[in-house]
Amino acid sequence: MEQSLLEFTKKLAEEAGALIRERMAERGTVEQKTNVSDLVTEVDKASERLIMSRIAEAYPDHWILSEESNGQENSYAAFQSRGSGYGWIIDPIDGTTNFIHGLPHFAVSIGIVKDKEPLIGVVYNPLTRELFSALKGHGAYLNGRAIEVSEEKTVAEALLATGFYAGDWREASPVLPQVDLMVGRCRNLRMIGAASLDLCWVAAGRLTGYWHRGLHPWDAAAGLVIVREAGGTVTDGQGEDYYLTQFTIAATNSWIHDELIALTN
Ligand code: 2AM
Ligand code: CA
Ligand code: CA
Ligand code: CA
Repeated sequence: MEQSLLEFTKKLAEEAGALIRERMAERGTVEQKTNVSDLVTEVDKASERLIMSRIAEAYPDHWILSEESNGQENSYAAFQSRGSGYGWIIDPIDGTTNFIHGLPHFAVSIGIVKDKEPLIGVVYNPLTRELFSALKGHGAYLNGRAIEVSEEKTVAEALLATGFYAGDWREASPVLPQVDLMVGRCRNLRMIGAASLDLCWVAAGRLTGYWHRGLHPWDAAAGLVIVREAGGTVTDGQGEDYYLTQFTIAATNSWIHDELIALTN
């Protein structure tokens, strides 16, 4: 059952990715949600419609939580209110700002939980055609080849990534002092702009670690499984096991985890 769910999800992410790729040129109307950095396009909505209708067809008894349908509610409460069994947590385009600006770094992110526990993660970048996937207990893969986190043992050797969230546009961002502290302390720092892919890049050993405030369940549900299956550690900002209702996420190759948590607090 679970292996076939994984295969279904991989095909679904590729299908939605093909739709996004085809409609990339038009990009279309950009709608502002809460502020100038919080955006949605017609293509986000079309990708979501495609994914949700395929799931409803194939698995009518599974629940779905998806950004453009459920984003008006409190996403943490929405997740908590869902029942047992299989549930799908979807970001139809993660990295919408990159998509809008034509920066080829965005993805379809589809996570599946069973009894609210993360089980499957699939993240697909339609432009690079990289498909990251994992099923709990069965390892993490990039286009069918096993991936593992990197070997750096200290923050000094680490390539890290982080990002701003919408609230950072309204008040002094706590990310700035963190970034300031990292300068000269880590190898270097990136803000790449798609949480799901940032997590997958930790899983693939391209980044040593990543932290971000203000993520929603659909940003992390898929990447979380992929990082853990690749040997990484995913916690909240205090180093407690990450679940899907925490505000801050920290994901690393495990080696630098405690050091990163200490530095970002
Ligand atoms: P999105 O593109 O699906 O909105 C950018 O650093 C990352 O944070 C993206 O993965 C983005 O997802 C996510 N993010 C989550 N909430 C956000 C918000 N309110 N505003 C901007 N980016 C947000
Ligand atoms: Ca969004
Ligand atoms: Ca997102
Ligand atoms: Ca999105």
